Amino acid sequence: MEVRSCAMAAPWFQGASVYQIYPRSFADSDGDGIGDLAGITAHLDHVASLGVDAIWLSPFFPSPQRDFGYDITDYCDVDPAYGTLETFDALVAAAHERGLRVVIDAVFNHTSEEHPWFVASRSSRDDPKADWYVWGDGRDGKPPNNWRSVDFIHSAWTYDEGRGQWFLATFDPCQPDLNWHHPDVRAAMFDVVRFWLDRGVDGFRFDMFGAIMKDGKLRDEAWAPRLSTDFQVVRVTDRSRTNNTEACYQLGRDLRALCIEHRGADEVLLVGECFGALPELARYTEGGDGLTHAFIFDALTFRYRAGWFRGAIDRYEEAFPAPLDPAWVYENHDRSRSISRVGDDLAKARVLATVLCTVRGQPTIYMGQELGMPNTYIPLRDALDVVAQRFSWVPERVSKRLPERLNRDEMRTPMLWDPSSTGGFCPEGITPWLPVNPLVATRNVAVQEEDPTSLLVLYRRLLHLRREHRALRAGRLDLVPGTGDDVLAYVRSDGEERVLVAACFGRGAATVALGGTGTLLVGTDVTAAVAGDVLRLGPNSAALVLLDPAPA
Ligand code: TEU
Repeated sequence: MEVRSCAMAAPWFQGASVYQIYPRSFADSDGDGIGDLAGITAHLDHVASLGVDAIWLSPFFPSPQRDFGYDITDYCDVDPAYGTLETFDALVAAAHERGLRVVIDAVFNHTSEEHPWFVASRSSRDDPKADWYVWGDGRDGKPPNNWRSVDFIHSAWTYDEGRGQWFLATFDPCQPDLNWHHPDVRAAMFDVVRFWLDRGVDGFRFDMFGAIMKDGKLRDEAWAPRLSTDFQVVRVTDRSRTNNTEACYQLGRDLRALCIEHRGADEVLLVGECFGALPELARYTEGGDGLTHAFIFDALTFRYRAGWFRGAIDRYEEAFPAPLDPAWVYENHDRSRSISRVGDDLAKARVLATVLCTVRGQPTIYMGQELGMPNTYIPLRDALDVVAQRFSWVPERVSKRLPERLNRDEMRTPMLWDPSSTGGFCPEGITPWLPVNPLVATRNVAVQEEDPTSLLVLYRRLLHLRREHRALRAGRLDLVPGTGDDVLAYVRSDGEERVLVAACFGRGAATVALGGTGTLLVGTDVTAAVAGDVLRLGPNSAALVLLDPAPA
């Protein structure tokens, strides 16, 4: 069954909420300690019950798994560890039956070094695929230019003995960059998009999209200071010749046109993983003919303060005015769990959830976020993550205290379904591929489902309210001024319908004037209450109030 929206309505992806699933860690249906597609299908009721609109699946394609699927060897198949194309089709059908759209990861910047295309490309300068990747001649035995890899402070170039040339890998050397200036590469990748559209997918999340179209002349970048992830100022290169280039914006438009042509309607969500200042990101979606969304990662490093969120909302609204749709992200498979940023405080996680599910734009929720799953500490020496392995020299006493986790395994541990020793991720007695979070007794679906005061129940309530009230899903957002340092408040409105969202980030109680009367829709704890024309909030609490229309 296909889920389609009616032609005149706003596209389904406008204001839609997305749930990110990391397939390796969601649910293991065959008892090998590794999650798989059938496991996802078996747990779709949980996802549907949350009230999200779509799932985004991290990569499940054939891969040597050096970067757990972000290193692909075949774009049009499923890795046997995860299933088959038929299992995928069953997943899509089951998702659509539940009204969930399916977005898949499109890792188009690079392939695995084991992809047959790269094997051919590196075999000889005369091979028909010789120019499918970015190759360059060295300068006096040094790399062709000063381009740096994204995560690492080293050159993005690797010398290949066979060809006597250097190849570009913007992420890890096991992930060589495709040469998108080559018409055959573009044609092959556009075919990949068609292949998955024909299998019923409703969208793509483009990995490292901003880096795909590099300067074809391979000119040096300018040097510039930058803040590293651990907030040290380091001298790295500017990225204007490798990141968010004009050609990259154009590629976004070409992909949109391709999807519209192939689906016959504006049905396909296209979200880019792009890094840069907000106006640079907004350009991907401006004009309504490019990517539908560009992730905004500012909230990956949020500060738990009303002022931080006021500032972020202001900046997002300015850079992404409606109908542009800012894509909010608190956490993902690469970065720290959000609850770990607030000292594992559930009350604070509830405030954060309230804001995420009620902002204007597209909220993305990473599996386990709805349970308050924290990072699972895993020492660097045990890391399976390709990035972490490069940081193995960092002493444990240092790495343990860094707010930015160096070991991405810590955010990728198994989803917690029940309080058993494996969290219900795989049968007991089987060792999951990564350790189970120690808080499994309480931070799991089965226990929280039974507890009306749990974070899970709150997420469900909020996401359902977002669907039921057009004001929350599609309405405008106006910040309420003058609420004091500790309180964030805004009104979402659509015609007559107005919903006030207010959150108290401080240690003391607060009140927010309603400017009339209203009904409490949800509060994150018992302190939230409407009394006459004010909303009362306790410390670290938040609420939604449906405001009564002003008397005529
Ligand atoms: O990540 C891209 C990215 O730029 C990373 O720098 C990310 O911020 C980093 O991993 C944090 O440490 C994407 C995927 O999300 C990631 O999982 C892949 O490993 C990477 O691309 C390569 O495909």
